[in-house]
Amino acid sequence: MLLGSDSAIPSLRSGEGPIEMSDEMIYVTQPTMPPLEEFLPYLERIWSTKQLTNNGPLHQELELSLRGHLGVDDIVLYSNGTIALLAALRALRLEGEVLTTPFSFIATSHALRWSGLQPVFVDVEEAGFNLDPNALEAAITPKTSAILAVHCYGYPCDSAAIQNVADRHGLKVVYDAAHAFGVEDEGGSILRHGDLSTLSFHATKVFTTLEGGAVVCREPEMRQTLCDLKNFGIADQVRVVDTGINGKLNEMGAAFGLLQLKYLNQAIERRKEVDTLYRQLLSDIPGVTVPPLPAVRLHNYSYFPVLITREFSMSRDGLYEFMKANGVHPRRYFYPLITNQVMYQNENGAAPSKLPRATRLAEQILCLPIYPDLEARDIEAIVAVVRRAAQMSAALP
Ligand code: T4K
Repeated sequence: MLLGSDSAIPSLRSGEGPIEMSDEMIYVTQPTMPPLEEFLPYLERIWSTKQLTNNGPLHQELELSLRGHLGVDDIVLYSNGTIALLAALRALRLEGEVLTTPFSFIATSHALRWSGLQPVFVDVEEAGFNLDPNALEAAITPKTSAILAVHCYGYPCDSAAIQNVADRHGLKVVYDAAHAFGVEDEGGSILRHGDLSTLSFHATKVFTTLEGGAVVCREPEMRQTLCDLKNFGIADQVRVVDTGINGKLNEMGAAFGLLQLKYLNQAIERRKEVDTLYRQLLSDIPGVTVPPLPAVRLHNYSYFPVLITREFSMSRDGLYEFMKANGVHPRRYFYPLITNQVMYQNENGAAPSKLPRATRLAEQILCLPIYPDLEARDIEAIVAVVRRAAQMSAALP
């Protein structure tokens, strides 16, 4: 870990006492690499079959394995989570306006725009990260066709309440479940909720295929539509039945995914340990609020979000810069809000006055590093940096 820098941001050097730190920068996440020697047989298989993409054997094997692992009816793999979202919106033949959250990665709203749909922004829950079901109804117009919700950080949306609104108004429900791999409530995988759920298997996610994604669906007809959509809409050698796209996951990614799956439970167990240690160590720092874990049967510990409130000795951004200057790179997921970006700021519901909770959340949020290989001494060092920041506010500009 870097001890200090030449920037104007105070470093630990201006604090008291040494903090035990590793030599390298600690980033918000890091993929878990499976043993290299276990990847080589997969490469040999790919080399011998020469099947590199287009629904190859490893792709098929991964789909089957994921269906079992996640306990979902069906799953269709994609080249990334954004294309999976585009395909889900297309498969449901949505039109007009879609209610969505401003507190997400930009891809959530971009997918609507790329699909010719108009995002209408709705605030998040009072004490949570997700769409407020009670605020949905007021945003519905005759043009509304769907709700696009996000299980932010793997914290489940109130799916029953969202479905209730959708049913009363004849709306489809799509979950951007990019963060929710493996999360289960009492009824099983939360990916079963809504009409379709989409996943991201990006390198920064709990489960990765390098780049990758998926759509979770139920009926065979929907599966067929989703499979057609990711392969240009090609049904056979002479018929194109849909305006599809190239959204295919390749064999290298599928192989990596198969190997990741083997070690996934272990990796999530490690994430849980990281989460537990953070909660212990951060519990007495004023102004650092650690939101309670979601009430689920299985959580994936994909992120470690904290809120930096007024009681903390410096602003959230001050702490963020201080941490970077001291070898830790947390992230402000998701600041700024999507609605603060120029292409969305004039959309319905985008005015900050209509999004007071999301606005506050974006100002307070900080995601601390969490990944399976993060060692206890790193976590202790990260918390020591936060603690030092809490003690040295007077030194700040
Ligand atoms: N919906 C939601 C709610 C999402 O969060 C996302 C993606 C999507 C949809 C779209 O899914 P994809 O089309 O991406 O499959 C990252 C990811 O690129 C993005 O996938 C993710 N959400 C978003 C929340 O985070 P950045 O810009 O923060 O990534 P980056 O490159 O700064 O990576 C963060 C840290 O991870 C780095 O500081 C170091 C580490 N890292 C990263 C990569 C790429 C590694 O150690 N190895 C790596 O290969 O966006």
